[in-house]
Amino acid sequence: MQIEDNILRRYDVDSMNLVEAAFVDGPLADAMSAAPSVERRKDVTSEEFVHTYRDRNRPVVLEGFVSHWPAVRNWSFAHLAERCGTVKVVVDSYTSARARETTVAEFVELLRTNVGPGASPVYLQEWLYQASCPDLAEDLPELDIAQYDFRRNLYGDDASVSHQLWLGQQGGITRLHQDSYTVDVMHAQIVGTKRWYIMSPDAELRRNADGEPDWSAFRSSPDFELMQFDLRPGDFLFLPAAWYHRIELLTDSIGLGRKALDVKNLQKHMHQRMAELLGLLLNYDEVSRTHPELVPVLMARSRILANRMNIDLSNLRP
Ligand SMILES: O=C(O)CCC(=O)C(=O)O
Repeated sequence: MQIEDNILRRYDVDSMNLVEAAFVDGPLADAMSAAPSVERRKDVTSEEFVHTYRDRNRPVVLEGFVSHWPAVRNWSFAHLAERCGTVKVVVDSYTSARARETTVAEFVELLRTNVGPGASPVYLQEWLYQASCPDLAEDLPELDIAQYDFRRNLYGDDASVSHQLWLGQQGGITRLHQDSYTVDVMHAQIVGTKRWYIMSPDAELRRNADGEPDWSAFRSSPDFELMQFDLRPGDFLFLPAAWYHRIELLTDSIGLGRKALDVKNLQKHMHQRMAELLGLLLNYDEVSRTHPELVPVLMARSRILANRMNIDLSNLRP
C-alpha cells in the first residue's frame, strides 16, 4: 500500500496529535503569533469575487457580508434551544473518545455548566441541521456567490445545500485539516468570534533521515504561508479548495459551514472520491487494523454518497 508521507495529509490520530501539539506549544507556536492576516474586504461585487478571489484561489474575509441574515441578528444559544431543543446531536464527534449523543437543549445547558478547572470545551461540529431542524434554514438565506457548486450536477440538489452548523464553547479547537474532495470552504460567522489559521495547499511536513518531523524545512519553505484572521458575527470566509485550516474558538461561537465544488476542480474531486473508495475496498483488512477510527467515517460517507446518487447497491453486474 502506498503511504502518504506528508504528515499534514495523514489523518491518523498520531499524526493529528503531533501537528496539534506543534501549534499549542511546539515548533509552530511562535509562527502563529507572527502570521500575517488574510485580506479583509467590504462591498465586494459578485464579479470581483469571481475574478479576484475564486479564479485566483485567494482566500478572503468578506467583512459584514451576511450581517443582514436573520440568524446573525436574532440567534443565540438559548434561541436555538427554544427552536430545536429536543433534536438529537452528537457532541465532540471529532474526538472519538469523547463523542456522545445529547440534545440541542442539553448541549446549550452544558455550555453553562461545563466550566472550571479540568473542563474540556464542548464542540458540536458539523451539525447537519437541515435534516433535523429544517426551519432554521430560513434564517440562513442562500447566497448568489455560492451557486457555482458543481456537486448538484453530480449528486443531486441535496448535496449542494447540506450545510453544517458549528456550535462550540470558548477554547474549542478544530485541528488542522484540509477538506476532502477539493471543495472550496465558505464559512459564515453567526455568534461569537473564531480565530482561523490557514496554510497553503502545498505545505508539506516530512520526516528527516532520523525519522523526526523536519519542522525547520517545513517552516522555511515558501509553501508554508501560514496566515490568520478572526471571524466575527456577519463575516464570511472564502477559503479555496485544499487550503489547510485550524480553528480556535475565542468565545462561545456559532458558525455556518458550507462547501462548493468549482468545476475547475472536478477532475481532482473525482480522483479523490475514487481513491478513497478503492483505498478502502482494496485494503479493507489493513485499514481496519492500522486506522480503525477511519473505517466508520469512510463507510458513512460512502453510504451517503450512494444514497444521494440513488445507487442500487444490490445491482452489481458481472
Ligand atoms: O469552525 C470550525 O471549527 C471548523 C470549520 C471547518 O473546518 C469548515 O467549515 O470547513
